[in-house]
Amino acid sequence: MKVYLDNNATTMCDPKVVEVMLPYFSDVFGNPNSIHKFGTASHPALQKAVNQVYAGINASDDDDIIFTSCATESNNWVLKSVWVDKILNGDKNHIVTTEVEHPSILSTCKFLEDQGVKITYLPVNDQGVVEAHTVKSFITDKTALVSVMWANNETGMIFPIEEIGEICKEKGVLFHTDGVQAVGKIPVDVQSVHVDFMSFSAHKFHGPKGVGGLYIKNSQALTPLLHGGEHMGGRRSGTLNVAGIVGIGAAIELATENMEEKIAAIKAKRDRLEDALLEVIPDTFVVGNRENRTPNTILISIRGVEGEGMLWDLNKFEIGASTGSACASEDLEANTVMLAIGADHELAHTGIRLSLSRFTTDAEIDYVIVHFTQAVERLRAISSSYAKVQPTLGGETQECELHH
Ligand code: 7TS
Repeated sequence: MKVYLDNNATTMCDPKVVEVMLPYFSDVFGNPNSIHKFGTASHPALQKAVNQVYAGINASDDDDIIFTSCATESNNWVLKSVWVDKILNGDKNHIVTTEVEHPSILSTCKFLEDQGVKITYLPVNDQGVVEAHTVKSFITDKTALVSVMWANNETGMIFPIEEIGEICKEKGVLFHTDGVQAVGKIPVDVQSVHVDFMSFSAHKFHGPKGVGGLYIKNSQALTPLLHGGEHMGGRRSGTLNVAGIVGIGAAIELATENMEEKIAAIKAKRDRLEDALLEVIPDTFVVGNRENRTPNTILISIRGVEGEGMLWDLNKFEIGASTGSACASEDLEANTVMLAIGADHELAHTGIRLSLSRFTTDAEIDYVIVHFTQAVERLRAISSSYAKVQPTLGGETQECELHH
């Protein structure tokens, strides 16, 4: 059996999504900006997709949703353009973000720091969450932007976006949220929370790779990242990715219809897996409480078991998991989110992220429980840092920890 539990890195494109995209590669291939029939033939499908995405996040007609190539682009766009608009051409000099953002935010912030922008990286609490009062205490009259993710990709922890939005509104500071791990997974309603900008990405909710978006409240001004032709009203140039946009529309509609049922079904499987692993494997913990976590995610730490070794073993059983984000998992560094929540260095090397999807089956969960447990037993038996099972006088066994 092959089991894919790395859905926070990317998801399978739903075959129903692929089906609606297919005609837009070859049958209807014209450039939508062309005035001939080849071009205009795609307009009804594009309009439908736009409507589907507006409905998916409950955007209002006054808002803009601009399609981009991915959330990395959307994140770069907001940060760099706020720098241009409010710092280079304004009187601000400060951006507030968190220590646990995705690298597309953190690396862009490092770049802006090199350009002289002051960046505050807020810490998270022991649940891996940034608290709203912390955000409030770091906003000054020089703050141009607050950028805080809606849900964390490694832990699944959901941040207090509603409260942070209110604080930013009250203080008159722009608020951006990286909604990549929230959109399509939990209800996201941009009219019930105050966000100026929100990034999202189709391939995280069973849409195609290579298409994402930026939600812009009240269609407010934001210098373009990509200058060029008059695509997207000049807000984001480049020939439209017609099939991709059709795909993101279909994908968000599928992800958000009967969402409560979908959430309940995924959560039941996630909780069963989490309960089983915690019950069978001693010295193990999961980051963050379940109520405040996206329903598909588990970041589990197993003392004595290096994350990379575990991935290798799981891979032999054809189980795909992750030690944290795939974007950072080529280097063998400790999990930065676990370090940020205060885990010691040994534990921060042991985090395994299991992320389910609506396609995960109960049989797959059963398979993972068995093979995950076996892999832990094997790796602990050869671990230099974890207790070997010591025979006692009575012939029973007990576990003890070796300290170096
Ligand atoms: N923001 C968050 C919170 C993410 O999780 C990711 C991808 C991105 C932005 C980038 O999205 P993209 O559309 O540019 O691909 N996250 C991960 C991950 O957790 N493992 O691999 C990719």
